[in-house]
Amino acid sequence: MALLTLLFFPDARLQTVAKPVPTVDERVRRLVADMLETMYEAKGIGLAATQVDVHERVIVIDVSEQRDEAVVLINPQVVWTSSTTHLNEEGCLSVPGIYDGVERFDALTVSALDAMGQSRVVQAEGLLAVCIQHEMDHLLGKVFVEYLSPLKRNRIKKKMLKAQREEAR
Ligand code: K1U
Ligand code: ZN
Repeated sequence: MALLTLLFFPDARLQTVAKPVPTVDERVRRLVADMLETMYEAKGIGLAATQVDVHERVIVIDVSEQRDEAVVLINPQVVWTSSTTHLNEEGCLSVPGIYDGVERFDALTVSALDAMGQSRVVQAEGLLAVCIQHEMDHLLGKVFVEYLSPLKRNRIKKKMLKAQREEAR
């Protein structure tokens, strides 16, 4: 297994639309294992392949307390969303230190392949539902700050670029 390098906002590669995985083979299983290691190391509850500069429809999530209930979603498709939404506080490993509210469906159902290439249906609510929506946005090239006002987004962009410049010094 290996730790993968995260992309940070406003890196333009985060806007890439991911392609479907053609076959769930050893290459994809290695990517999943590396993404899980990277997510756990970064203390995240989710990670989309887009964030590690791989533009294929792969997501890993673990919202459990014990960090032992990994969910792998390959080629996820939303099949149902609740009629109600809720404002949730979100963070993002690609926008470290920034937290803000985003309106999300309270519950949803997704169909996807797991790491063995088996079809599965996931019915999600609570933090898992929020996280799935956040990660599926990444696969569409969308970072959660795009839901915020242009004023907030520009402030975040400046803050990130300043932090990245200082890091590079
Ligand atoms: O995709 C990512 O960048 C991972 C992100 C997932 C996420 C967190 C919160 C709401 C929606 C999606 C993170 O894991 S950010 C770090 C984190 O662990 C966290 C932040 C806020 C609330 C809960 C967890
Ligand atoms: Zn994110």
